[in-house]
Amino acid sequence: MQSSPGRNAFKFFTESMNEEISKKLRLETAMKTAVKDGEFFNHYQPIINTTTGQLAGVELLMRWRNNDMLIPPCDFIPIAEESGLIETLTEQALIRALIELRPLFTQEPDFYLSLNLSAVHILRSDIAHQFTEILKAHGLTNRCLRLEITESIFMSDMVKARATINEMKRADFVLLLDDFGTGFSSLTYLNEFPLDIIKIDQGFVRNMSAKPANKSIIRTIYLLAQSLNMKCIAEGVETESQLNYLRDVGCEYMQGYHFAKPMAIDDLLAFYEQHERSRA
Ligand code: G
Ligand code: G
Ligand code: MN
Repeated sequence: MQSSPGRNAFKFFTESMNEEISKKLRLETAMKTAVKDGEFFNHYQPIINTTTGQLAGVELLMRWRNNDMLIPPCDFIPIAEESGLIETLTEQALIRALIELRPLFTQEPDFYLSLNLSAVHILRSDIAHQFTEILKAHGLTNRCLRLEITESIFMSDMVKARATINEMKRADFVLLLDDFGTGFSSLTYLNEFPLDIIKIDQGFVRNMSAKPANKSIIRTIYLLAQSLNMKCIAEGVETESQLNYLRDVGCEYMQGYHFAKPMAIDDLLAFYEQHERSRA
């Protein structure tokens, strides 16, 4: 027998909603002070060229420590987007990264930083111009920075999206499509926008052995990228057998716990030293 949604169900719903809203308000208030107090910091995850073994670049992953608690980006990024703090957070993280990564930019001429961008940020600001100025101020060219965008940008103002993406491309930034295969995955967008690299979502890589279809999906994404003159980076590589499969497919560039977790700058520099020594 089907139970009717009684008073208890209704109460439960409003309480969880209230909790959700007050959590959001709490985070939003805390975030405003956190920006001033420097509670945000950067983690970096290595991206490896598996043909040469070289550290090709790193992806910036933002972190927030509030009263000894690490608040995950999936909690604070949406709030930063809504409250208009995402622009400041991202710019600060970028500047911090360019300073912290200086030794790597100096020693490795092709080394790059890969930065996640929120769709709202891209649509609200003149990123191409602002980032060009920031890089210039640090003595770096736009080739040192790669920009990761997600398909959500195509769900919004298409005219503005097109203009901004074209602007970023004209400024010589390498553009990546992040989390490919999880969302809309429209092939039209791949063809219509000047994207350079597809990031194969870690979900496909992680479940490769449990779900054999994922192997076919990975191969298909790689071939699609190739036929559109794009490159691929596989994310979430955790095991040797995943690495071997991806290599066999032809995907050279990888990222994942098998190589390194996201880490603070000191650990990254130590990783680089050790990594280079073991390659020599
Ligand atoms: O490592 P991890 O839990 O940090 O990342 C979770 C998610 O948060 C990822 O999908 C990542 O894209 C997003 N994220 C991490 N750092 C940033 C950032 O600086 N900007 C944006 N827009 N998203 C980020
Ligand atoms: O959406 P985006 O690709 O930016 O998200 C990166 C997220 O994936 C971060 O939360 C990062 O910590 C996590 N991550 C990176 N490599 C691995 C991995 O090999 N395994 C798992 N489970 N998570 C990973
Ligand atoms: Mn990313």
